[in-house]
Amino acid sequence: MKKILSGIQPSGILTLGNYLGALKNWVEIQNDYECTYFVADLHSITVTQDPKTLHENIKKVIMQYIACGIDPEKNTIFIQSHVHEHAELGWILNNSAYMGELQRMTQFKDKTAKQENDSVKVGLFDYPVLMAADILLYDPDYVPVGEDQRQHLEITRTLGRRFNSTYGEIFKIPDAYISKSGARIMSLQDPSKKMSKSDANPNGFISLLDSKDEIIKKFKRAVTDSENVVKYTENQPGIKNLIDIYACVTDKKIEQIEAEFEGAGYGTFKTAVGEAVADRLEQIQKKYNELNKPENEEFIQSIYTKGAEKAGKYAKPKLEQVYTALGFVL
Ligand code: AQP
Repeated sequence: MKKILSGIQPSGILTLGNYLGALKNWVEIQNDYECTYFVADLHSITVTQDPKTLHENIKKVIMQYIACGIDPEKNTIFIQSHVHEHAELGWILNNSAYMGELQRMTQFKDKTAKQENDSVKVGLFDYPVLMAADILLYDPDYVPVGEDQRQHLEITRTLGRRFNSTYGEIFKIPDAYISKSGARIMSLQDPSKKMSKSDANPNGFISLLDSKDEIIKKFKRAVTDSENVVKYTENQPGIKNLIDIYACVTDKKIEQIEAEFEGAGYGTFKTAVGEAVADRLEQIQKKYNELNKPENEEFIQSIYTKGAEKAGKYAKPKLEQVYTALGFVL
């Protein structure tokens, strides 16, 4: 079976963007590939986190994975920092990466646009190198990435090839897994920005655990335009985003949606999108609330403990191979 690997940062409660851009697709492919999914705690500290909240969020991400339909029997689920080889390989790959190529990463540019150089963390700059280590450590065939992460996968491939060309064929060069249904979900308050769980404005994102009322309110407040026509065009980025969301949660085609809301006002359309999203999230929230009970704590712990053991069995010899190739004494 071909191997797939991906992860999500525990920098908050996951969003509809994480679900439609990543988790929904992970669920669809879990029977066809050998899948490994981790919680990217090391990545999350590239932005300052409150330790108590982070601690809770790490476990919540595992529960959200399972609540979204990731089967812990079929997939390997673990916490990134439990497999120390990620950080070690990250350091090694720092010595293959160039400042210039990291400076060109759009996520870095976006996240630091409003910051002075003195407050930009080196970890944030270095994020793509750690991501390359996360991936190359396991020789996956494919990495399912949303449109927003494509550039980071490209640098992973570059670093893998560069290392291989100096030290021998050590890493498999993975391909992007392009899902049929994946979409880039944008902020409800600023459709030029992607929906992010760390957005300071909670109206910009739908959290997987928002109540039905909150979801509908957030969609009603979504920034649109004054055209008042439900049409899928670049000139109406807010409406385009809502159509994308509606299409993903209902599995309807764009043309079908345009026809369904022909002549209807934005109010009607926004409510319909909110209702459809809330319906879709209802089952996930039910499962999540079940898992989030004290009696299930051990079960969750056993999933990530077993996951780290399994991941470590691959990561340890791979890192040893890297150390040997570099000339280190084992
Ligand atoms: N808005 C989005 N649309 C589509 N896919 C998305 N993903 C995230 N946001 C969207 C997909 O989720 C996976 C991992 O996300 P992550 O949380 O590890 O990092 P991120 O991409 O930086 O997501 P956030 O929510 O924006 O995190 P913060 O706010 O902490 O920076 C990836 O597969 C990504 O494509």
